[in-house]
Amino acid sequence: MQIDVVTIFPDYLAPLELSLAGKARDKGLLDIRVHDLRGWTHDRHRTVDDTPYGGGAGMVMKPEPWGEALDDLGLDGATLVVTTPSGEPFTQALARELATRERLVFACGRYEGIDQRVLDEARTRTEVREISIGDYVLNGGEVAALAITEAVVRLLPGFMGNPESLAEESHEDGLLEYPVYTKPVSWRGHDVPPVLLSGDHAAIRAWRHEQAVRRTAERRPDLAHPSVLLDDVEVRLVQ
Ligand code: 6GU
Repeated sequence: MQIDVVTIFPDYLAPLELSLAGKARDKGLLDIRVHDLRGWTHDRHRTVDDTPYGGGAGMVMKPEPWGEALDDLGLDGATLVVTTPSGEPFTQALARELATRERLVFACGRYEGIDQRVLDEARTRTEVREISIGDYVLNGGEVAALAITEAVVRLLPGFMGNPESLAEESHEDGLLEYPVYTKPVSWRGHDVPPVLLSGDHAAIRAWRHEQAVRRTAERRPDLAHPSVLLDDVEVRLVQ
């Protein structure tokens, strides 16, 4: 996979050079390049924003530098990912979808957003996805691009040593993950649940499933399947 990130804060993307992306790069799975949008400005102040038509607070990113950047990088065969709090929600399912793409180009928005015509014009040439990482507001899309990149890259075939560990994670089966324990068996007066020491694999599987259902119902009722009923302590899953 090739990933290009266009931003006015290239230093913000420095963590991409660290373990995860570096590991993927070493394995030949990933080529990441970070670009400074201001390199596509032509005025002395390297202006990337201007006041919004129609009035209102904040600044809007000008179309010209974005247009030139996307022309130079080329969008052929790429999915353009625009990070914005008004985008579609980023989920594990969307990470899986993006992991199938040959090339992602991230456009990190700042201020109040990018002139809409940049996206409209790019859509005539390639797939464009406006994506949000959650219902809160960040100052810019850089952290979102980092989060999306990390979620996608670890799904690339050949990245994970043990792909089975992927299948058991939170969100892969629509449930949050069950609680986990390691040695010692007793620590500061807290014991590992005995079933995990029983060697009874069917019982362990059933316990973990119940814990996952309970957690999901308690913490994320929006994720819980209607067949999951939580009535204080009684947890039932029909499946
Ligand atoms: Cl993608 N960008 C910004 N600026 N804020 C966000 C976001 C993205 N996702 C959640 N909040």
